[in-house]
Amino acid sequence: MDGCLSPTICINTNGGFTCECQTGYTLDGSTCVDVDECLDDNSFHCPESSSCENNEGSYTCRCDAGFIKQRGTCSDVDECSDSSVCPANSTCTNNVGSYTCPCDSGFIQDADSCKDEDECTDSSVCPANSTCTNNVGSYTCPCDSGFIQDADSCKGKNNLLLL
Ligand SMILES: [Ca+2]
Ligand SMILES: [Ca+2]
Ligand SMILES: [Ca+2]
Repeated sequence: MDGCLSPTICINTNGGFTCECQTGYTLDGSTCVDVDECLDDNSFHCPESSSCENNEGSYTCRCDAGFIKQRGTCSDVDECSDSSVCPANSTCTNNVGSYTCPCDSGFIQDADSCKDEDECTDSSVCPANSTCTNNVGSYTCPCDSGFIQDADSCKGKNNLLLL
């Protein structure tokens, strides 16, 4: 034997040599096998919001979903910096590890999109003597024929003339 088999390293000794395992490997019988550092909490050091991932000879720290590696730590990704991340008629709200897309006022969640809320399905939304008219993002309450708008209600034209 005139050398050491990879991944062992050769250590010269007085009049000969011995073979030792490289860092990250451990002797298993006569061969060096990878150490799974991730199995032992004392063998790996990963930043918060990441997990240990074993590899041949060493290990890496993979940031959790929603986090990105920055200067050795895992920082929250601001998904809202990409304006296409949320559907139309919603507002992106970043949070640590994720984000949400609450629908704007006047819109309701429909699967992955925000659709117009038909406010007129609620008969109490408009005052008496008016007809609810739905539109995208809102609704109107035009007064019925013979009635005119007075603050938030519709009053008979004749009543108003008497005032
Ligand atoms: Ca390893
Ligand atoms: Ca985030
Ligand atoms: Ca509407």
